[in-house]
Amino acid sequence: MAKRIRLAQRVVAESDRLAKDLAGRFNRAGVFVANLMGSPGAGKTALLEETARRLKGELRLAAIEGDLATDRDARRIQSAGIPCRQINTGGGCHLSARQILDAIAEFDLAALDCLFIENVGNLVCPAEFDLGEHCRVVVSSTPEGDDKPIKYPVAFHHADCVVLNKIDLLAATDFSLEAYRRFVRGLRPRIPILELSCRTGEGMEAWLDWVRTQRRTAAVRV
Ligand SMILES: Nc1nc2c(ncn2[C@@H]2O[C@H](COP(=O)(O)OP(=O)(O)O)[C@@H](O)[C@H]2O)c(=O)[nH]1
Ligand SMILES: [Mg+2]
Repeated sequence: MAKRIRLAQRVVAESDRLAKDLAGRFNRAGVFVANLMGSPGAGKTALLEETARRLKGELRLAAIEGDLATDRDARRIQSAGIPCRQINTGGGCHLSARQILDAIAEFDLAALDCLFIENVGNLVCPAEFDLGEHCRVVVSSTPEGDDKPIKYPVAFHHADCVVLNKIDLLAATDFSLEAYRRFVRGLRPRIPILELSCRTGEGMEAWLDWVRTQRRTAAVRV
């Protein structure tokens, strides 16, 4: 048992060391890095596709996609006009700092303004692993129900921004915006909650402004 605990401690220490290394590289390159997490189907890839289409003429963007299998999401992002690298985790339920280090070898970080990391669809494990990012974004969506913040508090607690996607479907669900906001605010009183629809484009400007502001802050760190 003591041996297993020591091994687990070593793995955590190594992961933290790699995350610090990543954070240093991102800051030296002046690239803003956001780690997106949320349930499968919340619309993480849809948000990145829309972001790519709307911001690619203004900012130099790239993405890393994490999925158990296939390169479908990376191809969607590439079709939206920005470079994207797919990571397949096999059975892994989250992205690791080691995987991000390997993936960024293909990017010239200093030539980027923003790098988006779409974590594996999962509201539990990704929250436990630092990838050296500047910000964490939790993406949720109306069909998932309004109680996700209180059922999965760790992900929301560590977030810097919450996106509520698929507001075009509000009328078709029993989702209560008032309850959702109250649950999020109960954990993080001042966090931005950006309610939008990747389908209709409603609310997208506020998200793009949030990205622009974070990017400016990251650029100052160089
Ligand atoms: N109605 C509606 N559907 C959406 C919206 N955003 C994404 N979707 C759909 O939701 C499904 C899952 O989206 P995807 O981006 O693959 O989710 P991910 O697993 O979080 O990356 C797809 O069929 C999208 O077309 C939205 O704002 N409104
Ligand atoms: Mg996806």
